[in-house]
Amino acid sequence: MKVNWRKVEFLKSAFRKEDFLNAPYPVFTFCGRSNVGKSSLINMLTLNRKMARTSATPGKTISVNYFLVDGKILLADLPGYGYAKRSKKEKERWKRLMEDFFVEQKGIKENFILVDSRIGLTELDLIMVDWLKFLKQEFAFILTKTDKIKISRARELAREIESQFGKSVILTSAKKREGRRELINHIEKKVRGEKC
Ligand SMILES: Nc1nc2c(ncn2[C@@H]2O[C@H](COP(=O)(O)OP(=O)(O)OP(=O)(O)O)[C@@H](O)[C@H]2O)c(=O)[nH]1
Ligand SMILES: [Mg+2]
Repeated sequence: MKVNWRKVEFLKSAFRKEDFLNAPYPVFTFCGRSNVGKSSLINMLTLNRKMARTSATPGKTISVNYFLVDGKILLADLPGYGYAKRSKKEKERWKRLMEDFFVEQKGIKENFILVDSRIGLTELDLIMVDWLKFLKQEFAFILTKTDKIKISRARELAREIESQFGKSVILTSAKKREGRRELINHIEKKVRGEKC
């Protein structure tokens, strides 16, 4: 399967379970703390600066945003967690939407948990991992913003996570466009049903 990663379209935002996309595409999700770089990574993958909206202030919009790559692969930009200024009501809404999403969404191949390389794994990331395991969902880790720290430190952090979970970690920098090929290869392998 040849995928043109530059060919991407925004399909929709889902604010409630009735809006989830029920289409026959393999789905890859981007999860992680607010501000970790989920939207930036989607833009980096598709070489599109403005497709997924990014912002310096953590997102208040709680929705699942779907992007279709080359009519073949669906990327779901999930609302971030851990934003301290979010109200209790908003946190509840996030939880409900995510619970509904992982139960209802068809075709999820893998969930990427993005980890800020300056911060490392947080308590909330571990809760997310446990939850995905409980739901029998596949997951993989991606380190983001590696341009912000020494590459040796990023590699060390990746090794720590790799030994903790027995999975390889993908290092990325949306700013420097690093890790793009590796992530694309990983996704395409998964779509083909190969182990990675
Ligand atoms: N230096 C650097 N900054 C980055 C990188 N990726 C994202 N950022 C910056 O980090 C901030 C947050 O990026 P987003 O992509 O909006 O983060 P997000 O995870 O989608 O955030 P929410 O949608 O609020 O959950 C923005 O100011 C980005 O420009 C990166 O690789 N390097
Ligand atoms: Mg975002």
